[in-house]
Amino acid sequence: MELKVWKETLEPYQMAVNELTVKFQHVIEEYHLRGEYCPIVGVSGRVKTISSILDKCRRKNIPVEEIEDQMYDIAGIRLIVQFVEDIEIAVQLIRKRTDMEIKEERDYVRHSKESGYRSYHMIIRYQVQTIEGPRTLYAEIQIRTLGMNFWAAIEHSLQYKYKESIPENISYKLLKAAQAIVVLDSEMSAVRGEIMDAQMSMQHQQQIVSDILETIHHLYKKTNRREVEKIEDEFYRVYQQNDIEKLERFARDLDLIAEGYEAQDAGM
Ligand code: 0O2
Repeated sequence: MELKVWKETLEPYQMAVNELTVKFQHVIEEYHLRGEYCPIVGVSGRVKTISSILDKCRRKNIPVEEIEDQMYDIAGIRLIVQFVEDIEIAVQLIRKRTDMEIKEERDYVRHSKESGYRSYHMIIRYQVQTIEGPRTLYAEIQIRTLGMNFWAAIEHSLQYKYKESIPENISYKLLKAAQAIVVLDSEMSAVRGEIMDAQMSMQHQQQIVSDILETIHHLYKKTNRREVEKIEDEFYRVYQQNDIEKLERFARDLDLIAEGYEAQDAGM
């Protein structure tokens, strides 16, 4: 296949990767806007390189002209989650969507590969709009924890180095490392509730501080500088006390002050 044909073939996959990446990033943003715990912490995507496509064709006996029907991961999206339980939440989210049709799911979390590889794969059919009209193509979504991702990245680079025949002593160590990650994931799951609470209260505090600073910024435009500087000093004093309830109370009082100025403005 000529380079130009390769580029034309892969272009819709690049579009799919771009669109899907933006869509999943918006999922994260939606959770943050609602102030809710977000199961997904990272989204990335890539189109398989020509060399990797050719490698896979050779390994799996796929004729190059059949890659679009037989190779499901030309467009690949990876969702990183914090805890094993979050994988199921992300899977449910995808199952509910109407813009992706699930063709197949592979659960390498419950049934890890012989290498020790763990990840949840969803093969979807996804439609992009090209200048020639709609095109529906395959894409693969890999969902895994930070630990699983760490292991897969290391093992992947070794596979590349040893061309799929990783020496036995290294495979053994990788398998041991994969088992250690199973233990690590399950230890983290045991404190999932604690960690989620901590993260949510950190997010809540960040939101209050940002709201307070925004209100103070508006007040600078509405009233005299000395007055607002006093409010600002009071905010820093309350903030230093590291007490979320006091910070919430300060934010409420500040809102009342700001509303007072708004009412004054409206009456003028
Ligand atoms: P790359 O370079 O990441 O694109 P199968 O049906 O099991 O024979 P298939 O069709 O490759 O094989 O599907 P599978 O198993 O779902 O694998 C798809 C992708 O998952 C792989 O793409 C890898 O990205 C990842 N993967 C699968 N097994 C392993 C593994 O043992 N180690 C690591 N690190 N990643 C794995 P590619 O094309 O193999 O590689």
